[in-house]
Amino acid sequence: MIVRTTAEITGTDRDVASEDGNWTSKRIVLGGDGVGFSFHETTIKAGSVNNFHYANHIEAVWVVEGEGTLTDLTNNETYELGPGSMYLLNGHERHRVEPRTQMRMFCVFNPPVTGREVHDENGVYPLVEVPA
Ligand code: 9YT
Repeated sequence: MIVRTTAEITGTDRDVASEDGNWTSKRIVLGGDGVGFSFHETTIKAGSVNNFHYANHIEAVWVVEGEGTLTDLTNNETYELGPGSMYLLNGHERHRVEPRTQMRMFCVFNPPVTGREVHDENGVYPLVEVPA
């Protein structure tokens, strides 16, 4: 069994910030934990515009705080997000998240993020294999 707390993650290499300063993410469970998914708590700044594309991963996102808009960039459909909203990127959709107030969400990735990924110029995470 693994037990972790926010206090143990904050300020470590499991607590990452985006280059543009728009979001931070605490990687609670990573690929190295060997369970087939990763689990993150992401906080995104009010007023920011964030284009994401997880070409190699399925992601589920559960919003617990804040209000904003999600746009599916494959068809320009928009969705309102708030506490209790979930979106599942089961088709690797390019998407945009625009928080009106600071948003906090819990995210699950399959396959797991290892922690070494950086977004490339398209906002894509490469697929990084977890060493056996
Ligand atoms: C909202 C969202 O897509 N969060 C993804 C996780 C975050 N970008 C991270 O941990 O890298």
